Amino acid sequence: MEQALQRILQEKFQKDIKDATKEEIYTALLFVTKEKMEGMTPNTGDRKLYYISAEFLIGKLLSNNLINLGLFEETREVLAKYGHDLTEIEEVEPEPSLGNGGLGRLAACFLDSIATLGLSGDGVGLNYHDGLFLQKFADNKQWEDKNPWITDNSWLTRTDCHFEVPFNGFTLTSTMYDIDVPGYKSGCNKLHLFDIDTVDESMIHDGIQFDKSDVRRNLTLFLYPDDSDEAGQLLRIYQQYFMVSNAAQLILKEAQERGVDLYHLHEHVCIQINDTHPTMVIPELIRILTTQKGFNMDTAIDVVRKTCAYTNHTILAEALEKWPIAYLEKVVPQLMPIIRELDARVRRDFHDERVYIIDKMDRVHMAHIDIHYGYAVNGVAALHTEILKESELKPFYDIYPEKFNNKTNGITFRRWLLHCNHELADYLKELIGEEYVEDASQLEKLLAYKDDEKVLQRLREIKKDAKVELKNYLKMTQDVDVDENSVFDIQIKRLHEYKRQQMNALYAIYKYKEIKKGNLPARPITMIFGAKAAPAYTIAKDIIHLILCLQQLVNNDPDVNKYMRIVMVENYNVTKAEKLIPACDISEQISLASKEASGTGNMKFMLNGAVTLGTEDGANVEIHQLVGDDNIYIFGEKSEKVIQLYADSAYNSRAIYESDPQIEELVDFIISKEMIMIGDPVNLGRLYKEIVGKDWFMTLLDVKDYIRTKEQMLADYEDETAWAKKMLVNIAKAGFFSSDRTIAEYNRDIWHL
Ligand code: GPW
Repeated sequence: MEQALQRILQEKFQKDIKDATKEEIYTALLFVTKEKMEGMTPNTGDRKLYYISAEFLIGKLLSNNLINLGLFEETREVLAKYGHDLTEIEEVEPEPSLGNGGLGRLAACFLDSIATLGLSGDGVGLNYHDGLFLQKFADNKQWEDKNPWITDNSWLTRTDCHFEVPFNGFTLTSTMYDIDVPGYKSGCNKLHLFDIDTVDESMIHDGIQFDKSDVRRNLTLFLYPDDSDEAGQLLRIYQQYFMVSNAAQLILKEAQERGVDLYHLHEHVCIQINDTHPTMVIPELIRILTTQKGFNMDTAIDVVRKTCAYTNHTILAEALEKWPIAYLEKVVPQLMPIIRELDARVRRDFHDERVYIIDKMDRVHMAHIDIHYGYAVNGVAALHTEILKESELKPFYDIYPEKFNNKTNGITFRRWLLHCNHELADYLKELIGEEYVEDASQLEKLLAYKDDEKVLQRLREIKKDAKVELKNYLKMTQDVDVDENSVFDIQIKRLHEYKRQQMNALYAIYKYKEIKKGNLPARPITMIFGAKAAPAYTIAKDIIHLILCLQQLVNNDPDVNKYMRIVMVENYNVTKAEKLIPACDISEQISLASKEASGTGNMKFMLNGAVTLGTEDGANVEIHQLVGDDNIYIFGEKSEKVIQLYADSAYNSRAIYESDPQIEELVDFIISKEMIMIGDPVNLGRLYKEIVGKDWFMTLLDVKDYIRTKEQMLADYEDETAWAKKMLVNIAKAGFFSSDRTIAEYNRDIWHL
């Protein structure tokens, strides 16, 4: 490493290591690492997986690549020898935010585990020039700015692989860019990101505005352009088709290069469709096979069906993609005859309009294509898969019970423990040996130390150190002061009403009022939030406004700020998650039961010794089963009850509000004098009305149980030994949530690589 670094710094900058700037060292490390990865043996096999996803939220890559290459320690030492700090060098790297949240981060964790398990499998997606928008706070509101990440020297390698992608009346030529995906002590795979050379970054103005209709210049400009209008939705279809047409052409080209007889494609290739964004790969493959490879329709459908598998990530009806036929006709008319044929075959075989592909309103249900014309359908946590089978997708489960299976999500421990929490990772090695790094189930060995005072004491120290680091980081980045001796209570995830940040805000109001009344807590609490709201999601932005106003109110009130602080972290992203998660005491996982398909932040927190405060939703259910009642705090109504309330239209938030004075007092505070003085009456008034008059995700149903449970948790925190035991059990039981386990299951049950 020392020699390689010296050589590249001389070549590129004519500098010695000790004189080089952070930027120069970062660039040199990038080159050294890329060279190393080029020299690695690719994972190969007779059967290859293509994981197609509109998002790969990979985060910064330097440290993770170094860890997987086994070069991290050496690099740290070499840099230290010359007076540099690897953590500071890392700060230079721009984060590629090529995803919104859980779904994109899951895809990134999966790539890491696929490579680590030595499986031959590449990711396929789009090379967005701007990642998810940069979030800024001003006037207690969210503002969006562009978030470019591609610099002259980046992890991208331009290839000479190009395809022609036909649209209605014109053709675009693609260029494939590759990012290496090294496995931990294993071979290397690739992430293929497709782009066009004519993208024009200068067309962005006033934050993130741009001409949505100019496809030649904007196709890969943004991840998830605002799709609240027709132009935005059309652009999404352009992006999706561009992604899958490239994927289909790449897959067929590589198969033919390997000598695969395309009539046996399914024996040598499998395609995982990550939610419905890549669904058009099914009709596209059928189109290419029938029009260019001499297949008849029956055979093309048969081969494609045996090749494609689909993962569902939500039961929220509004998140299930249904494209109007008119839009598809406009963008990809060549696919419509095939989609109509697929629909006709469904209508011929099944007389149940709930399973048709094209509905009465002339919309194409993308998930229905996947289920009929793929060989596997999976949910992402046990409860989620049960709900799919028993309610959301029941008519399909009745037809194809053999296709349905569960794959509970996982996270890569390389990033979410080894990298983000070196101190804890090293201590675990000291206690239980190194094997847990490659076999996460070994973490259970930690249980032997459950009553060991010294170990419990050390776990507390490690948590305290992480809290001090976060305190310093928050001071540096946002100039806020927090107390490392307070309880760190953290809710970080996309802003969505079903995730119920608004319920957490109602707790903040409760606590503020209690402190005002003189009911002082035993220990101060620091409530930390981090969340981006989709630019067109009005109520989500109103909730951010509420939290920011509460932050101003609470932190500036001398009666209160000794006992309570609120911090809304600006521009929450993967990099910030890596700093927040190790420092957390209470992990907020408070979605309305049935609505969070899995959650993956919950797993990251648990692994880093936080205790979950959660509903029986998503993977929380499995966390609960693993750690037992004593090591998790569960509250709220269960999914069966919630699903029943929806079915009967029996939830009435106004009735709760009007009959419960405590709830009324908390909700009224949103539009109180104090708040209106700080905030915008339009935003606060709209949110107030929404909660009282609608509250679609039933905040008021659970808020009292939530407050009670959180208070219990804070009281229990005071028994330091008992709390440290809970931390230990959570870490010990987190092994199940390694994405290595998840990927081994995908391979065993679906991919058969
Ligand atoms: F709506 N998820 C996400 F299902 O991050 F498509 N973005 C999305 O667009 C969708 C789901 C979609 C998340 C789920 O909300 C979360 O519960 C899950 O853990 C994650 O996907 C990974 O499976």
